[in-house]
Amino acid sequence: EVPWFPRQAWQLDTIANRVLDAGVDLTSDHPGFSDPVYRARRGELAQIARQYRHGETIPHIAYMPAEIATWSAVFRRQDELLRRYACREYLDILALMKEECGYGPESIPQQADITRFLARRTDFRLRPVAGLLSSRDFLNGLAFRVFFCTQYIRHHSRPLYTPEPDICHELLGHAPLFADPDFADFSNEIGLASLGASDEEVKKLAACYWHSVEFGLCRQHAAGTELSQEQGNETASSIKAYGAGLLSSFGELEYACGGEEGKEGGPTFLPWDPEVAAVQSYPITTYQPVYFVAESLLDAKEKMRRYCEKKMSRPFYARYMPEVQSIWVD
Ligand code: H2B
Ligand code: FE
Repeated sequence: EVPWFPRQAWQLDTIANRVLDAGVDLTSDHPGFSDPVYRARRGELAQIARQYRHGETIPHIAYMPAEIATWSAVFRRQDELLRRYACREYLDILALMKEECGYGPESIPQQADITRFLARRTDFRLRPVAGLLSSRDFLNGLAFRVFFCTQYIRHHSRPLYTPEPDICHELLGHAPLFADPDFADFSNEIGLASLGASDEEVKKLAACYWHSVEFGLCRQHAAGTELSQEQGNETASSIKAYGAGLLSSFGELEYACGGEEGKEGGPTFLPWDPEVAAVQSYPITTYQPVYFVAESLLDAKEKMRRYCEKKMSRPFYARYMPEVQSIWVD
């Protein structure tokens, strides 16, 4: 009675096409709902995603001037804020991606270039997807170190708003940290735990994903304080963002990281604990009332690994074998 799960990376082709919405049937409150040009474009990009097969080079997308203008508006504004509120690991990698993957306000980076960069560093990969997947399917991809990644961009009428993941969220929010070894392993860990998990367990893993990969914060100790820490001195630490929902959002990034801890009317900060995060409910259309703060990305990963080892009920152990891109079960 263990639910089916993919064991070989090519089986992700089946999963990728089980999108919940078609990726093109916009609802009436979507900013692009009554724009026929935008809708046609969404259809075109969805088609490209549907035709993609595992192992192929991700096709180059020729983005239109209007799409690039939207990206530029988002990039320029976010770049400023990120310097203040993103964690150090993210900023170091973003600097590299500006050099190596074409990150910048002038053009939209290509998934093929990002995948090449990530694969070299942590063996992570992006793969195009037409729209939203179920939590199970989406998390199963992470077991193979694959991140399902949309290719369309939000509607130009509202550059600071999107009701769904788009390329600004994926490329600015998610992609950089997959090049960090601890974060990559952290993501892989949640993915492996989701293979053959019960529906209830998947729901808990999705909540952990939400409170970390999407909205996670971590403490950052000021550079050069390791020595004084050893000497038992107080060290300056501040709270920075590593979650993609924060890194790609203007308002919420400042809301989560810009205030003082424990300030009246501000959000609640809890120490990162997967057991607590797994059952912590969350709104999806407003700012988060609760954020989980890890000591570091390494701390986030180790706590997640312990949780998965202890809490998953399935009668086997799943491991990812990178050489053959398959799951080893014993
Ligand atoms: N599907 C896609 N295409 N992108 C996502 O970021 C995503 C998803 N997130 N499905 C998942 C659900 C997430 O909200 C968790 C795991 O439920
Ligand atoms: Fe996301």
